[in-house]
Amino acid sequence: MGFFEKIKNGLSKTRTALSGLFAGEYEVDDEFYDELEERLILADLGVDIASRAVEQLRASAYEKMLVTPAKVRDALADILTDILNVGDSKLNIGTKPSVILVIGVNGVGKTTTIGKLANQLAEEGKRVLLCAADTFRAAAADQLEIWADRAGVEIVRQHEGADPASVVFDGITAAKARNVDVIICDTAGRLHNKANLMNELGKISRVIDRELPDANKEVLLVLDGTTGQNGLTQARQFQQIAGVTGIVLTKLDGTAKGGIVIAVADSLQIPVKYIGVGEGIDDLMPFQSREFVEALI
Ligand SMILES: Nc1nc2c(ncn2[C@@H]2O[C@H](COP(=O)(O)OP(=O)(O)O)[C@@H](O)[C@H]2O)c(=O)[nH]1
Ligand SMILES: [Mg+2]
Repeated sequence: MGFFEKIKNGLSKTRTALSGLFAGEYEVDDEFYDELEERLILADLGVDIASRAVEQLRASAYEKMLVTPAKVRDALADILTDILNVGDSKLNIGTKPSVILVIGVNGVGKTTTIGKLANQLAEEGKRVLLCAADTFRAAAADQLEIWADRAGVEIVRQHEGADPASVVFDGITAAKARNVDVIICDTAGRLHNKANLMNELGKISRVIDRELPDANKEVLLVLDGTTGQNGLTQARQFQQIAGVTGIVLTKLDGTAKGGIVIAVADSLQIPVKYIGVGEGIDDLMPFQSREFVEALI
């Protein structure tokens, strides 16, 4: 199944709400634009982006003399795609080894995403090593180990309560010895203890920088697509704590309305790199902005 088919199911609610408007025989007038703006807000785009997009759309429709809802829809697709194109959505993992640090609050899907990503990279022929730096609960490392087995990749872990930075240090040492291509680090996401989390992530980053000064590093922030505008608040906080280089939006197969993807990319100016579309090992898709917008509206 391609990118488009996978996300189409998940985003059907939003698409139905929007396409109803575009398929109709409406006049493209003030009322049409007001209704469109309202539906975009309901789709989780947020008030700011929805009103900005509609304003741009009005200008573009006027300039190009677009009078049918179908033409206006295509112009909106262009505008939303532009908003999403804030940088390279490919992973920057060219060096051997490279490091991917995965951060985000509890339950958003970090460990699951790591399992899926490890599997994809392994299928591309890369040697992958997972680092269980969520040491807060023993179950976290157990869960990561299950994913390592599924994906057929290696894992480095320590005991519950171990210093996460020391697990990362072990992982890097093992990776160097074993000729690993990509190290993926799982982390604990206790955002309610912000000072502690900042400390922990700072220490991990320093270990990576010291041990692998020339390596490519990705910091992927995982956000739950069903939490709507709440995800935006989390994203801003994590961006302050760690230099996020890419976003993963999970759970777009469920009740997510999808517009949050656009809101996050726009407000952080960081590219969305992957989206999660299920709990299975193959349910992680490299993000493609145009296809996403086409499925959304
Ligand atoms: N439907 C769906 N569930 C997901 C997705 N990604 C993760 N999950 C589920 O979300 C829950 C929390 O995931 P987990 O990886 O443990 O989150 P973590 O605490 O951030 O590591 C688990 O039940 C996962 O199966 C997704 O893309 N779609
Ligand atoms: Mg986890």
